[in-house]
Amino acid sequence: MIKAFIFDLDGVITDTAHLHFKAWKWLASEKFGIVIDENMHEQLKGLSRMDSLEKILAIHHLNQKYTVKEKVELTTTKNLYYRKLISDITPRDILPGIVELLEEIKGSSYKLALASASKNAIAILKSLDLFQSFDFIADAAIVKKGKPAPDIYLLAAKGLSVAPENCIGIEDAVSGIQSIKHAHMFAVGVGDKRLLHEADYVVSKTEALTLPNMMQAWNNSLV
Ligand code: G16
Ligand code: MG
Repeated sequence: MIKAFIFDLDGVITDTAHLHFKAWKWLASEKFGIVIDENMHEQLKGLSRMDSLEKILAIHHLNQKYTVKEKVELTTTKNLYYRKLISDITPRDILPGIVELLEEIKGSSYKLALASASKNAIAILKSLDLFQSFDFIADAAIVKKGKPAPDIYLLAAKGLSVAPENCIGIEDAVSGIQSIKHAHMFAVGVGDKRLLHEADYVVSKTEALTLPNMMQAWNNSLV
């Protein structure tokens, strides 16, 4: 039986992905003199700040060039730039259909949690006026392994006191869908069906993300 919904933030509730990418592009050009390819955009989605940096450096064989301390400084620099980009976020930046969906979920007595990899998640939720809507917000800063590991989704389920098999997780990134599946939850993807083929159910955009559709898909998975 489904008792809870666990949402990703970036790409599901609001579209901050292009701002993360803009910040990485700036850092790569400023600090390493390289141009990051548009193809990287999809691959960086859902990854933690440090995992994103490691991925960018790896492609350009630069991992060994920087010490751990320097890498921490680089991620801090990226975050300062990113924070400027998100400073004017308002409830108008909530993706279509999400406010109604969150209200419907709450009104139907399901529990609601957030499982974002972002350490800026609380600040963003507050800017969107959605902070109060969640029963639990999993803290990305305390999970050992980022997505695709299951840690953040398991932490969210634990925070709600709901067993993972009674949760539906909602994600836009491949790494996020893998995180949900590794946590043994039902995975709903938002985006390209071919890309998110590991999900149990996929909608192309947030408008199509409705409570009856998700419950129907979950029911269908039982037969
Ligand atoms: C988001 C983004 C990632 C970003 C990560 C960490 O995850 O998709 O691109 O690297 O958070 O963000 P921050 O640097 O703000 O801690 P999610 O899980 O909300 O999709
Ligand atoms: Mg996401």
